[in-house]
Amino acid sequence: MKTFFNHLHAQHQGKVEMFRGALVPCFEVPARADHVLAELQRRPLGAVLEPQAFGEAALTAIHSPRYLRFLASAWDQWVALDAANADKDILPSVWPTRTFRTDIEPDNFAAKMGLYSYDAGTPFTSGTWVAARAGADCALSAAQAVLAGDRAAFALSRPPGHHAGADFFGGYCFLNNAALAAQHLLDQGEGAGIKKVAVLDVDYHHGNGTQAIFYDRPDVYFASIHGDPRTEYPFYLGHADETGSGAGWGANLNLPLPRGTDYATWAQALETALAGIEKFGADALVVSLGMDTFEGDPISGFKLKSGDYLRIGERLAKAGLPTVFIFEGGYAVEEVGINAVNVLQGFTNP
Ligand code: Q9C
Ligand code: ZN
Repeated sequence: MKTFFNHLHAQHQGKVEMFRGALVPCFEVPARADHVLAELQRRPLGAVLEPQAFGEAALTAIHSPRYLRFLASAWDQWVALDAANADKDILPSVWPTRTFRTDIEPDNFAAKMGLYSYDAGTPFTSGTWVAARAGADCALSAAQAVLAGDRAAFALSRPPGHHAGADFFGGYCFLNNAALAAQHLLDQGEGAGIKKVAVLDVDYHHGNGTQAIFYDRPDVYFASIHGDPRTEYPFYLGHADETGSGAGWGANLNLPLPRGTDYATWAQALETALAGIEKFGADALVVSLGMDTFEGDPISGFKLKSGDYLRIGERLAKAGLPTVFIFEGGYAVEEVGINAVNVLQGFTNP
């Protein structure tokens, strides 16, 4: 299995995020991706490659042009406000909630930050755009490898993507790498016989961005196993009664589980998700591979153990679909490499 590694990932290095009324050190740190790469060097599964550069069209297939323009220029706008800002992360502090307008982009920079975000835990830094843009190329390159006939490919990048919507960032995410990969499989998959794609999101947190992007679409099935949003981030989406809308009705499956869930229960949800994907008739699979279901994760509540990730990989392989793995969350930094590579190893050598 080829890995497309984002060599620019460390350009995105947030200092602090808002947590319980204080700015605390970021959980989503560059060492996460470095540990996965190091584990892949200990247990090689295939070539580690730089991504191919994809153009703007692949991004606008998912994200709005005005959002992309904002991300590309946000840092320069921030430093133009005050040269001293160059030493500080940007965090939003005001948002247009119910009754406000979102059709007009304000001139005020803080107001723009709020328009395009939904939390104060996702710092935007000097290198965020460069890193996120290269990460999108990794996801698209992994999809491209599968289109060219590879059984599976891995996009190893950060910042993660599944909380990012068509025109908003949050949850440490800016560009929705899984959605970009899924759309690329559909847009370029005619020759490979790919007409329908499933996204399986196994990150601890509900993939609200991915769900929202595809909610009314009949050609993308979204299935997610995650902490119950009544108590877990992102709180406002991810309930079991969200089944899709319009032409997408029936093509969304949420499997929320309580804090403390262990592998036996989690694995039953995986069976339910894969049954839904099989019934949908997906021709290819994108896995949002979050490792924050691990028992040692500092911000999550499931109880999966390192060995369980081998079983997950084996089970995903049995689905028999061309598969693109997208690295998402996972904040037990020392173990994230072992756990992620366990999934990939279980998939390749069951
Ligand atoms: N201070 C992903 O796993 N904040 N995003 C939680 C901790 C948001 C997680 C509170 C967590 C976002 C990709
Ligand atoms: Zn997560």
